[in-house]
Amino acid sequence: MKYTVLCVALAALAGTAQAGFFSESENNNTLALANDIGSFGAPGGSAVIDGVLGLNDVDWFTFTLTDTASLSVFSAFGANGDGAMQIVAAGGDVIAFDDDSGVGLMPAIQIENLAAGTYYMGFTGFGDVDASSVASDELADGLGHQENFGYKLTVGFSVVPAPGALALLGMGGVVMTRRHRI
Ligand SMILES: [Ca+2]
Ligand SMILES: [Ca+2]
Ligand SMILES: [Ca+2]
Repeated sequence: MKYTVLCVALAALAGTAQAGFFSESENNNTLALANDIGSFGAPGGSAVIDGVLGLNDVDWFTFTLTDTASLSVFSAFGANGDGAMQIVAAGGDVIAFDDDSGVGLMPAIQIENLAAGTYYMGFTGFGDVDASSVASDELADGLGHQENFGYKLTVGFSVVPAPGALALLGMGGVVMTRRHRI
């Protein structure tokens, strides 16, 4: 009986990871017009975005976290491009900027323990905004860069289980080990 109860609890705990593929849809040049890539919670999820950064273009995407999660965003594009990214909280606070932390001139951003809520992710060209935007909250607007290239963004969300959930997983492991011996 105990075994059955634990299995049900573990099944509920495991949940289903959300994953999606998106193509950007213009006009997405302001926070208000951001393309929505979805809502993510435990146990986490991922999204791959396909886009084109044109002249005077910035691409904004929005997502909602239903649990505290760690975010990682990696960009990929050809050697002819130079992209930059911003992560912005719902109220317009620029919480992260990156230019070249990925491979070559590709931006990449990782943020631990991002609180539940709605966020925006902006992809623009080098020359639009810079690291000072984290203090000034200047939002990328596509102006000031001369870039024109296609790109992909890989976005991952991981939710760290609460201590109680970890204890339950440990108990489940013990029960499953016993069952194998029978
Ligand atoms: Ca675009
Ligand atoms: Ca755009
Ligand atoms: Ca760059």
